[in-house]
Amino acid sequence: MNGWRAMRPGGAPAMAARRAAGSGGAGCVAPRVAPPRPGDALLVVDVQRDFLPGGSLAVPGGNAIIKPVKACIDRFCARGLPVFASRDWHPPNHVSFKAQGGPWPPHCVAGTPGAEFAAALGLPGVAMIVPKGCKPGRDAYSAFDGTELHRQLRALGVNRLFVVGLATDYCVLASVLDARSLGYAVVLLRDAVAAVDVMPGDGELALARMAEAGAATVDSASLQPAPTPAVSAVPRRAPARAP
Ligand code: VGL
Ligand code: ZN
Repeated sequence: MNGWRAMRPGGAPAMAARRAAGSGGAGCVAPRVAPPRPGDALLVVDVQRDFLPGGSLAVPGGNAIIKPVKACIDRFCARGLPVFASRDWHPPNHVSFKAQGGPWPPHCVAGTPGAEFAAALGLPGVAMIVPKGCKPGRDAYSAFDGTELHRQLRALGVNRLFVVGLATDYCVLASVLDARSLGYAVVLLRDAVAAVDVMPGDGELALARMAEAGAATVDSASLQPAPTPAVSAVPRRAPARAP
């Protein structure tokens, strides 16, 4: 849906995008976002075995996102909020594979072990699965591209999307940009995404592009409920007595 290929500009636009990202840099105040509430949904992008270490298109550092992604899933489920999980679901002769002239080794072939969700995620049965890239001649990086996701979100009254998963510089980026174009507020969980980084810096640039498009970027820890404040140890002052 989105012209993601035009999203790796060099020179000035890239610098501007980096400046726009802003978050996480020294001296920056982390943006505050309201914790998950009705009207929100979680989108878990492509956390599949082929994209994790040992898989055919492994994302370096992919394993590090499992714990925070799981925590996000648990948080949304605990609040009864919808969880969507997209998955690359390619036919064996998919256009994105090298044998067909595409850029990638074969990955996430429908029905194969590599296409399975990472078992460590413990994806709950209530999660709604969004298959994409299912047609031989057409790739789909975005979870909105050729899927029912937008319709499903609308039907549930969702207007804000929390996004986690793989890979920052491809399917996460394309999904977030589409979500923004479609009018969703987007919160990207910084520690719950990881990049392929075909070119060093692709992941950082993707974060900048998403921030520029209006996605808020926060740590997944900020989703957890605030700890209950400790009961004050200071005794209340006794009312003044007449001498
Ligand atoms: C992806 C490359 C090829 C992704 C999918 O999920 O980011 N990357 N297919
Ligand atoms: Zn793919």
